[in-house]
This record gives sequence, C-alpha cells and structure tokens, in this order.
Amino acid sequence: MTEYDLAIRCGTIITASSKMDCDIGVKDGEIVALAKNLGPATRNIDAAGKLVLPGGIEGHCHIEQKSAFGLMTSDDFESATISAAFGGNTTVIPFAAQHRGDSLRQVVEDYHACAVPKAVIDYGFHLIISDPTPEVLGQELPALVKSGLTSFKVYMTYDRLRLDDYQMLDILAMARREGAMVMIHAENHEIIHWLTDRLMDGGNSAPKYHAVSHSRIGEGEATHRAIALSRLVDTPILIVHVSSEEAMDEIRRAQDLGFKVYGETCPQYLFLTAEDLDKGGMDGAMFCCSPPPRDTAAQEAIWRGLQNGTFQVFSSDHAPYSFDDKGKLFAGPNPPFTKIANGVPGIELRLPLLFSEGVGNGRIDIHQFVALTSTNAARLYGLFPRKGTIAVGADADFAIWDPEEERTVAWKNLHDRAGYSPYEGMLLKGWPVTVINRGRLVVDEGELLVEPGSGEFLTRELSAFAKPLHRLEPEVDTTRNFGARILS
Ligand code: DUC
Ligand code: ZN
Ligand code: ZN
Repeated sequence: MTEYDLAIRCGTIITASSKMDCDIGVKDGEIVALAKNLGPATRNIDAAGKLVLPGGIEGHCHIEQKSAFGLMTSDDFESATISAAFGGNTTVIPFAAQHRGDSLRQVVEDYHACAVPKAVIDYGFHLIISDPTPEVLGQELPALVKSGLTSFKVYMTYDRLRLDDYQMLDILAMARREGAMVMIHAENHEIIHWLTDRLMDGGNSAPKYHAVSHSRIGEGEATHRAIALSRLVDTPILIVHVSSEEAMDEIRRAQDLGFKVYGETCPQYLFLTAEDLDKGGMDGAMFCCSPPPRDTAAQEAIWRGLQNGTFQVFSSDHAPYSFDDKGKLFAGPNPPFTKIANGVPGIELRLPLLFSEGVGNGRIDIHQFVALTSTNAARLYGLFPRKGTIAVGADADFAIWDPEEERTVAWKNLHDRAGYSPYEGMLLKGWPVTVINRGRLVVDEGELLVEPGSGEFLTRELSAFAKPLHRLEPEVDTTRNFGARILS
C-alpha cells in the first residue's frame, strides 16, 4: 500500500518566506506531508539539485479576448494555458471582458464556454467593466463577486473602454461594499489623444510614435488621480502594468501614507525600451503595448520598485497578436501607430526572465521571486492559501526549477501562437522543467502530459487585501477620508 499518490523527493522547497530541504507527499491533489524520507508513493519525482517552487500564478493575461474593434487574441485557452504551463504556471486569471451594451452575466458565460473544453491548468476570471450601468452596478456585479469573480479591471483610456472619474467612483464604491479588488489601467486619455493628434498632424505615424503618445507624464497623472479616487472612497486598488518612475512614485507615496494602493509591473518594462518600437519597417509594431516600454533609466527604476516592495505582483499582461493582417497589422501592411493592435506576448517567459535576470543576477532573492510571481497574486485575488504556497492542505501546484539550465529564447520553442517573441535571442539561466497542478503532472521534460479541458475553474474568495472595509475597519479615519464618511 502506498501512502501518497505522488512524492517529490530531496528537492529544495522555497516559499515566499521559507526554505526547506525535504520531501513533499501528495494525495488527492493536495499536499499532505512535508518531511524527510516520506514513505512509499505511487509516483516519485527526484528533485535533487532542483528548486521546488509554488506554481506561478499569472494574474494578468488576455486569452481568447475580443478587442473593442472585434480583433481576437492569437491564443485561445488551449494554447495560452499550455504556454503558461511550460513557463512554470499552474494558474491563470485572464479577463472576461465586457464591451459596451453587453450583459456581464452573458460575458462570463461566454468565457466559461471558451475555457471549459480547452484549459490545461486552473483558471479564474477577472471582469473588465466598460459599461457600469445601474443594472451592472446594482445587480450583476454584486452577484458575480459573490459567485467568486472577486476582482475587476477598469480603464482610464481607450475610446471604447474608458470610464470617466464619476463612473470610476461608482465602481470603487461598489467594490468597497462587496470587498472586490479593482485593477486600474492608469493613463490620461486626453493627453494621449492630444499628443496623437499633434503627432499625426506632423506626419509622424511610425510605430515609435506610439511610445511618444503614451507619455510618462500622462501615466503619472492618471495614477495620481486613480489613487485620489480610491482614497476618497476608501477602497484598495491595484495599479496594473506600471512602466514609469512617475507612476511608481505616486504608488510609493500613497503606500508611505498608509493607503491600500498596490502595484503591478511586467517584463516588458524591465527588458524592452521605446527603442524597440523603432526597429526597421513595421517591426516596431511587435513591441507596441500600453503603457509602452520606456528607457533604461525607467527599467532601473522599475527594478528598484520590485526590490523595495512597491510592486506586489509581476505579471505578463500577455496580449498576443500575430504580426499579420489578423493581428498587429489588422489595418493593413503599413498602418499608423494609432491602428496597431496593442499588446505583447509573454506568458511563457514571465518567470524565466525574472528568475534569470532578477534572482540569477542578485537583484531580488528567490523568496521575493515567489512572492512576486505567485504568493501575492494568490492573496490579492482570493486564492490564498489554497494556491500560492507550499503547505499541508494547499493544492499540489509546483514548478520544479533547474537553476543551472541555460536556454536561448526562440519563439519556435515556445507554445503561444503570437508567431514571435519580443525576447528572441536572450540567453536565460534557470528554467522550470516539471510543472504539477493539483498533483497532475502537466509538463515534464519538455512534454505536455495532460488533456485540454483538464484545468479547473477557480471560485475565488474575497481578496485578502480588500475585505469590505465597513466590516473589518469600522473606524475609518474620517479626517482623511471624507468621501468614505458619506458612504458608511
Ligand atoms: N494594453 C492593455 O491595456 N491591455 C492589453 C495590451 C496592452 O497593451
Ligand atoms: Zn491595461
Ligand atoms: Zn492587460
């Protein structure tokens, strides 16, 4: 008789706060033992010389998502979750995106229908809210939060997605009542619009002008405003995909004042710059995303933010569009920067990039790596302690890393369908070699071992960072949060 379905033996187990040299026993998809010399198991994995980390949680990715123009991402739930798994992830939380006029309930049903037959690892959904009608705010959103979709994203820019400050306040007030986490895309829409008009008037339409039109000042201003709105309503927010020191400093200042303002950044802001948008011909289109990559000084600032805890999460913002008329170049072979699909692929390389340059080169330690790529996402998005750590009772979700393995990035070896990688040719040291989700061996030695549809939908709890404040903290400081007094 075996005691365990699976035993991972002799690895070095790393969590956000601990290091253990022992075995892991798994039964029925859960971790049931952490000790040396565990008894017999049906399946054994020798992890000697390897690092056993909690599976990565990819908390910001766009999968099988139709843009407001009707453009589809090049990955569906099958290719995106396979790609995520090969990159060391065991959970993804993409978006169920509402377009104006859509019923949110219907949107969620549609995304479920896409994901159920295809996902190979576990998944949840954040909502994107572009049409906060009384019906959405009063009925649909509260019901969806209660059903386990406990976070949503709002946009301060993009013509067909953006909310004005009044609508943002409505959303934030609703999030406060329900205890949901609000993710904010913070860029000043009018600044982008005005700069775009000036650039286009001057005949400056090449991809590199995308980065000029999405200015750092506009990102900083919108971040400041988003924080002001969240302070007024007294509810936590997460500023996503921060690219600039201007935005980062706003977040840091708010945190120093004690406000629940969280930050996320992404690989494109550490490894790419605006110069990548100035490659020959239209090649720069491959690097167009919003906010755009900045310069090397901004990259260093963002590294500082990861080191000093300004950022809690490091996500890919995987938004894959092929470099052809079905994706990046949907508006023709030579489009102005205003008509290039925004987004870069990165779901498979998020962890190897941060491991190699961050841990390998001593910029962050391995525990910070785990916190930034798994544990904090689990806590922010209501999955902790089931996900995001290695502990008895948690799901058996692991990425086993070979810290010595070196590979040169080549898109042909990746599993997404973007058709290119912005990181092509980079030499990275340290790769996940075995990935396990709820005790299932998903990836091992370069092979996918599970079927599409075997990933499970995750009903999420309220965020550990965003419990309803009127329940947890009845004594709101009304001198600093005037708006909150009106709401209480
Ligand atoms: N910007 C977004 O806001 N979402 C997806 C891709 C991008 O570049
Ligand atoms: Zn965004
Ligand atoms: Zn995004």
